[in-house]
Parts: sequence; structure tokens; C-alpha cells
Amino acid sequence: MTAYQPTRRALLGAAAFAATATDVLADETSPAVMVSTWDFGRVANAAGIEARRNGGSALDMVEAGGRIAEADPTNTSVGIGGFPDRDGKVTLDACIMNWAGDIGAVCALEDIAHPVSVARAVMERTPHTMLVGEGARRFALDQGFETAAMPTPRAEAAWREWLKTANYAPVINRENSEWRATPGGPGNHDTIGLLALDADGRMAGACTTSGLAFKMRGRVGDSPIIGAGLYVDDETGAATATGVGEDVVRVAGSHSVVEAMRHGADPQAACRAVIERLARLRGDKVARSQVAFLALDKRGRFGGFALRPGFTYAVTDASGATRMVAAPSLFEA
Ligand code: SD4
Repeated sequence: MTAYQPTRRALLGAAAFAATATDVLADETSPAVMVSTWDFGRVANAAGIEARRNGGSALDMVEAGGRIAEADPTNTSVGIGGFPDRDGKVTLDACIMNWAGDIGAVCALEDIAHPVSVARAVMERTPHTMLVGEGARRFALDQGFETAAMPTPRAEAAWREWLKTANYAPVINRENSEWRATPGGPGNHDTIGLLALDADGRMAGACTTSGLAFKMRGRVGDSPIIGAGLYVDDETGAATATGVGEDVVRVAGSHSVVEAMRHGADPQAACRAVIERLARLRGDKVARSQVAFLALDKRGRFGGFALRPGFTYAVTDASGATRMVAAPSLFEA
């Protein structure tokens, strides 16, 4: 793995949690207790570590981190700042899973600020595992979840600009390219997958997103689908996915990564095996796609692997020390 130099924006973001998380490179050998996708994972992990220090479980850690990303209005692929679908509506997807196989998910949730917390409420307060659309929204309102006006003016302006051509072509690594183009500015955004190990050695994960920008109305990707965007197996480890959800779902991505770990692969090798399988399966059809997996095992070993360069993730140890890692990729560009 190549050590990654943190961007100014990432460091600024981490400063918000300076009292609780050390912004230094972790020892290469110290076990990770939390990993999250993309540059924005740094601030999410800081929130997760704070939850852990306050006695929170792995579930509390991943929910706290997901909420940080969801609350950032400048983040245009998750939460309140998310870009809308082609009809101008922001539809949010999220899921959560704990060590005991408890799961919850929401798809195409509108006007609610924290889909990751609604997913947790589906898990904890209903006999079901997934709610979608208007039913998910009604449940969230009944449970007293906070509403938010979406799209933001920035997301609406981007949608109106997109309408001029209405050309639907997902842009790979959009999560990091805008962030780096305007460090410290409003361009950063991210779809976030988070995996954690708590002080009792239990694992949990969460994934939250607004999905691909300008998607068809009603489209759902991988992120709220247990086994695709996220999977946790407390015997073995956990995995999450980012990128073009249609390609993640085809290989039941996160579950496949966990199964590879179960059969002995280390986290990075497991992520690589599933990326290679996708490339074999789809050939030229993934020529313009980006898919990346991130995994954490029960021992605190971690790894990520992507189809293409540009995928980064944040790794945090029990002391709160965090470093960013640039994942290796199957293709060079
Ligand atoms: C989706 N996987 O809806 C999400 C998008 C994403 O980085 O992860 N972008 O397909």
C-alpha cells in the first residue's frame, strides 16, 4: 500500500476533532479499529473513535461516522448535500449491520437528514430489514427523525446545468477529484462505507449515499443492499463497497470479499480477488467503471483494492491515530 499525503481539506476537517483524534500517521503495524472510504473517511473515523471512547459499540461508531458525512452540505454524494436524480429529487440510500447479523436499510428516502440512523431504526424498531421510498419516509417522520430541505442550492444548480445536456455518464472517482481540485472549498464529497471494531472486539458496518448523480428516478445502487454495499461477519471480518453500484451488485461484492477472507485471504487480497472476478465477468463493459472495496478483519488487518486508481480510504487505530491510504488498482488508469 502506498502512503498517501493528506490534502489540506482533509487536515482541516480533522482539526474539528483535534481534541479526540490524533492527526498523525498510525504505526503501520498497529491494528485498525475503524476504516472508511475516501478522503472524507478521516473526519468520519474521528467521530467514530469519539463514540468508542465514550463507551459506544461498533454500531455507534459507524453510525456516528456516517452522520458526519450526511450532515455536510458540501458533500454532494451523501446526505443533505447530495446531487438529485434526473427529476431533481434527492433520494438517499443507507444500510447498517452489526456483529449479530442484525440489519437495517432504507432506499430512496427523501427529505430526511440522517438515513444511516433511519436504517438503524429499521433494524432496531421494526420486524423488517428494509423500507423504501414513501414508506421509509413516513416511518422516519413517525419516529421523529430530523427533516432537511433538499436539494441544496448548489446541488440544484448542478442539476439544472446537467439538464442542458441530460447526458448520463457516471464520472469515476468524482468523490476525490472535486475534493482535490478545490482543497478546503465546497467541492469535496463522498459516498461513505464505514467498518469498525469496538473495545469488546465486535464488528459493525454502515454505508450511506445519495447514489449516482442524476440517476433515473427510483434507481437504487449497491449501498443499501446488504451483501453488496456492505457485509459484516463477526467471525471473519467486514467489507464495504464504493463506485458504480450496478457493478458491485453483480458480484454480491461485499459478501464476496468477506467470503474470500473466510477462506484465508487477507483483506487486501480478498478485495483484489473480487475486483478481478468483476473484470473477468464484464471485460470491456467495466472499461469506464470504477468499483472499489474496503475490508477490515477481526484482527484489525485492513486493505482496499479498486478497478482504477484514485480510491483512498482512512484507517484509524485505537489511539485515534489516522492515516490515509491510496488503494492499489487492477488498471493503471
Ligand atoms: C451507488 N455505490 O449508488 C453508490 C455510489 C458510490 O462512490 O459509491 N459512489 O452506486
